[in-house]
Amino acid sequence: MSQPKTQLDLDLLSINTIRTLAIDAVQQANSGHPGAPMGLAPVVYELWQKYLRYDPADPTWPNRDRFVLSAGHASMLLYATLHLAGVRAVNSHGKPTNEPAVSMDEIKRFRQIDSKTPGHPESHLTAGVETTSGPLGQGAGNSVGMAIASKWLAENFNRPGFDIFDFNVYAMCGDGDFMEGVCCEAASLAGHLKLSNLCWIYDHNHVTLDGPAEWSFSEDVMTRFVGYGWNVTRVADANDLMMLGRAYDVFLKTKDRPTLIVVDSHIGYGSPHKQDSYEAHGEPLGEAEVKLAKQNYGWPEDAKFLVPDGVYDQFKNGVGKRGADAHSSWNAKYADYAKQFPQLADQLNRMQSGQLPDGWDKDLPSFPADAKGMATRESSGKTLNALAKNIPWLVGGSADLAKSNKTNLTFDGAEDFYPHEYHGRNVHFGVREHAMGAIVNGMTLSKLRAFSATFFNFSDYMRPAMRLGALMEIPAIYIFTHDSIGLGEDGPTHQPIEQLASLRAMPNMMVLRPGDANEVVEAYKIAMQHTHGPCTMVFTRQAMPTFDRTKYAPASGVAKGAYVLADAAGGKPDVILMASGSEVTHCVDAYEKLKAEGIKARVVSMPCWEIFEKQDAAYKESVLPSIVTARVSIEMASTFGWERYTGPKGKIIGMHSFGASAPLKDLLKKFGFGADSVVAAAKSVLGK
Ligand SMILES: Cc1ncc(C[n+]2csc(CCOP(=O)(O)OP(=O)(O)O)c2C)c(N)n1
Ligand SMILES: [Mg+2]
Repeated sequence: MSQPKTQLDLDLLSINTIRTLAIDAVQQANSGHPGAPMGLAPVVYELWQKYLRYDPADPTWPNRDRFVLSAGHASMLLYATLHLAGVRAVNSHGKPTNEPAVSMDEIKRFRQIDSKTPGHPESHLTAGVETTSGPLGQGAGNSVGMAIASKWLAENFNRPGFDIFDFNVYAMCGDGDFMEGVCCEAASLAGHLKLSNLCWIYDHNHVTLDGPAEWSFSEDVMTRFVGYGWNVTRVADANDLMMLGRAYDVFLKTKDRPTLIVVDSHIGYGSPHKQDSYEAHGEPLGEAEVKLAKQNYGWPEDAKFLVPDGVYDQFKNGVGKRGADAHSSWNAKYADYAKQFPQLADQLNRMQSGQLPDGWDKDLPSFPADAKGMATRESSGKTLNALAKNIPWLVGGSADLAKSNKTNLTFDGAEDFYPHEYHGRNVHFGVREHAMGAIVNGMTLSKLRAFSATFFNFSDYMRPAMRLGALMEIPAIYIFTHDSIGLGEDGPTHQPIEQLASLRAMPNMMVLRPGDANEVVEAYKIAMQHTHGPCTMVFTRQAMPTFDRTKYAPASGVAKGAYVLADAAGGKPDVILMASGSEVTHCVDAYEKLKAEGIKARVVSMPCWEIFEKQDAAYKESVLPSIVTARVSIEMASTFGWERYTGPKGKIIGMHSFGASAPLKDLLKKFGFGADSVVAAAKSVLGK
């Protein structure tokens, strides 16, 4: 191949290196999408080389610009870029190393077992991957959370002369992203909030997997985004670096709203043979087509995984040098800042390493015994407020149900997060549950302790984002109230049934459904200290008793996931009664009734199955002795999964249908809940 002479030659050589690495990796894996990386290579190259403030030597630099590949199927585009830019790996303590984040070996092992180059980008596996994308629209949603975090951090931590935070967030999206609801919700909120640090790039390539995009997508995206309050600009040819640069400049100059750059590209550009072909762009090209594409790029057609001379240096002298300079002047500034504002620096350091401030759990409420008690949404609100007062970076809000969810932070100085008023702690997500989930994930990835809130039934609207939170192993907090048919009159459209079971089935999701106000406090303590996965917090609308902990076991038992709340004399029960949440009280009442009749029962409160499953065998046996096979569980939810604890001889009281619209007392009767049901089931399993 001919030697590059000019800067333009070097640009094109680098772009074609990204393309051919993607082509070769997809071909070798015999799986993956080469089309989008081929089309988008110049767009990403121009951004990284000339605009992204990113130090490849430290992908954890808190003020780095974020690059999110929402079109995660184009993962090789990201891997090739991370490789060529020389982005470093990060060790288990979160510190950068001298190893590459994506070595050439890893590129050759694209989509293979235990590689750093899985089919879609996964942020917990590969340094430099800002978020896990793949389910279309999620990355775009995350990017809004990151942009919110950047604004919030700037407002709360910058001081005159010390712009510690001003990072921008770029997200690369395709037709698929723009068709997804979550993306539309997120764009709507980003426009409303006037997030000027957010730039989405739309790969307008007229094609999706099934064929021409026009088969299913013909709206005017640009007009839509103008309607959302975005600044919209267009680049007519994805290969035109100068016009791409102008578009990025427009973004940087736009200070009052987010920017959408629509880039017209042709999938597989560079390979004239496939240029107008819609078939199979989501598949390996095949050996013959690979050769033709390479010919067209002026590439040696038999060379594989070729990085021509000068390409690594090109990145080193571009993004590498710019990033290193920006990072080192930031470091110098930060050192000064830490001297002048040691408290703020301490907070930032803790935030970055996932620690909490000293005294984070001081002044947490403690609730006196009370037969009437209170709803756990109520005790949740009080606990959340106490925690947020102690943890300055606990930030979040609700999807238009804050008053019902009791998640408003009401202490002095909590304030609201509004357009151009970005210091407040209360984010108003509006009625956008799905985007809320993705946004809270993006905020969490930016090191805030972020929470969302809505009714438990609408966890279904958030579930794809929650699932990614679990996959990414990030400590997002998803708060839900109105957790069962116990919510009453709103009826079956609002009454969750299978949500508990389905979220318990999700790997790495911790589901906490505390049984009284003091269990709520304990549950939050667990959530705040949980660093490698999200927590789903499940609370009631209806009041329930606060147990007398001098009579029953302390609520600290929540830390083990399940614990003996009330026991038979001598710790030798004949029957075990189990429940979580508002049904624990049904068990306690049944226990007292059985006791009065001389029947020896034990009550096990089970607020968190996942934590209980992690206890050693001895503890589990001490709570649920295998010799006691007479067992009853009760939950106003799907019975699915309880067999594990009740065993073949036990009885499970639960919901087998949707609920109904009625006052709670009538629902309890209709669906067979309450202490009497537990008593009857206990007698039945005891053969009485
Ligand atoms: C939520 C979701 N649905 C479906 C898919 C499968 N999928 C991957 S790429 C793609 C087509 C996307 O089209 P576009 O975004 O235009 O990308 P292009 O084919 O142009 O690269 C689909 C349907 C997915 N990844 N996520
Ligand atoms: Mg497309």
